[in-house]
Amino acid sequence: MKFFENVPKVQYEGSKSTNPFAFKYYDADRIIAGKKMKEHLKFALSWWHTLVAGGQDPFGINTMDRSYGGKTDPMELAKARADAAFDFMDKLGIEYFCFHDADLAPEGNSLQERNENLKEMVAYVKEKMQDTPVKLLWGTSNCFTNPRFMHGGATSCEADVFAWAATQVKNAIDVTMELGGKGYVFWGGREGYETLLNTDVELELDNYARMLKMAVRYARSKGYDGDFYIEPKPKEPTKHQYDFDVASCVAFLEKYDLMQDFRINVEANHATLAGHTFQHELRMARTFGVFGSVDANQGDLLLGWDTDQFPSNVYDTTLAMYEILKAGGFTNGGLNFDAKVRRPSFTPEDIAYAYILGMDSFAFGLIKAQQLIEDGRVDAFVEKKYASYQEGIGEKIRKNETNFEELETYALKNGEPTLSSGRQEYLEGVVNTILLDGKME
Ligand code: XUL
Ligand code: CO
Repeated sequence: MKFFENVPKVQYEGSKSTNPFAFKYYDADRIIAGKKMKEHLKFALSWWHTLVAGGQDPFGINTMDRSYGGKTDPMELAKARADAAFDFMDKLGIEYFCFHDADLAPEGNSLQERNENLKEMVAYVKEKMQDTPVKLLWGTSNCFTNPRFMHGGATSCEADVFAWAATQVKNAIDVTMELGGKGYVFWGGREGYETLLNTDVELELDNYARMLKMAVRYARSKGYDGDFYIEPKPKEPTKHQYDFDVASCVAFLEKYDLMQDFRINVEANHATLAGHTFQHELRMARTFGVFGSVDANQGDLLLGWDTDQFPSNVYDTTLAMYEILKAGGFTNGGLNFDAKVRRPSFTPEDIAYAYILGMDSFAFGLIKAQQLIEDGRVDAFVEKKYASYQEGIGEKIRKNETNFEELETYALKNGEPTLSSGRQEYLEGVVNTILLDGKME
């Protein structure tokens, strides 16, 4: 029996459809602003949450049977996961996937066995990719689950762990390239600290940068022309993660001269954990010129941890798509559903409902973001708000053609500045009108 046997091929039926296995907004080939919806959105399946995670939480064991017909042999299980993944992507029309080495292949009993298992699984997956539109969005290495990474991977106090992590990253880069991936992610789950009392922050940051530099040097020497991404997250599992948010990542990349090779993979739930909105993090990435990819999910405002829920909040997806469109859209990146079904949603069908929800939420967001841009009221307002920099003394400031002496003379003569309103409530009303008017063209 196939794992997703009860999931039919999912197609677009429009917002009036009550078929739970149909897209209400995601119409893959529909053209929006000159590009197909599927090209704007580039949806990706996350191997770990979709095929491996079984609903375990700190208070209970798995609720979901993810043994794919009772598989106990680790390699057989890994292959059954791959079979299920490709069946699912075909049914949902998903053309990308993302993986960690550890969720694709079993760890084995030695580093050598780990590398061999990974190679074997990659050959298996590569074969399955033939004659399908499926591509790898990005790969990564899990340097956080195994107990050897308790002090970190690249930032571990143990040089032997650094060497082990480097070996994992090297092999994960190899297989990312083997599968034609154009992205490689560093998410530093344990690259941080629990207490400063036992931590040499300077050495840890230097070592983290050394790992990234070696990764870039190695991959480029092998002909890799894709992107490297850092995925910010402020905490969890460590109390303080070095890649706190987009701004701290940019400071790190600047300090260590890594800006030309790295971009940011922005995750919605990580943004809110950092006390930011998803839109804020996307705006910062766009502003610093490091917008790369997105881990699409959402948190719960009442819970202070990374719940990794499938995105349902269309207000947030609209503002996210607005930022993504303004950033020029994805190049090598895409929208990876780094999201998992809730613990009581334990059936294979729930995974399909979850992806349909997420894909429809972003498709809706794309349609509405484009309407927001075409409507023009928000952009026009912002332009007008800063109009003082288009002429007179403002223009001189903007063009770096003035100095303190001239500004003092000007301010003394000019007197009290005249201000205009920020009109937040008016603008929120504009967004609501566009979201709620029912117009879907
Ligand atoms: C953890 C997380 C990771 C990264 C890849 O919060 O988001 O799954 O996306 O390691
Ligand atoms: Co993520």
